[in-house]
Amino acid sequence: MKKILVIHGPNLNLLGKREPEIYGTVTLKKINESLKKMAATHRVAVEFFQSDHEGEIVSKIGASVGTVDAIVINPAAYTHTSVAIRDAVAAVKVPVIEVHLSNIYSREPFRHESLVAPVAVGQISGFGQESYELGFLAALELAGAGKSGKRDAK
Ligand code: CA2
Repeated sequence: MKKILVIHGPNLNLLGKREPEIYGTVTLKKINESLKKMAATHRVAVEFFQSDHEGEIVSKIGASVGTVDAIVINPAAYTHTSVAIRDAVAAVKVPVIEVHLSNIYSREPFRHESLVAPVAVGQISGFGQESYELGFLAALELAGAGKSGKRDAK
């Protein structure tokens, strides 16, 4: 069975509990539940990982080699600062999709640069919870478990 890893960066555990004017009222639990349903529909395994610690995220990406078929990551604030996460993404053969709830390009200038985006397969930004769902669809395709994967299997 194919497996997709979903990584949530720092403070995303606070979703729906603080700053709803920026990030909305959806909680991380709700997002994970929606992705769990998508995974069940497509018969793939899914693992969720949230951490406020850069090194833990780096280690998780490193440990994904050989065990995971695609990664969806919201690196949160580390998007704009972490050479370590960028290097970890670049070092693994696993396809990585970067997602953001908000449109990082319509916010403060310091959020306009993502260090991760150049080494990710692609980036989805600005659609709230749907950013994760769209990212997950891309991950399914890249893992060979999406629509085109099903066509191939026939
Ligand atoms: O839009 C996104 O998904 C971000 O990755 C969210 C990060 C931010 O630093 C990025 O620039 C864009 C912030 C995640 C923290 O989320 C919170 C949620 C509720 C309350 C406080 C923080």
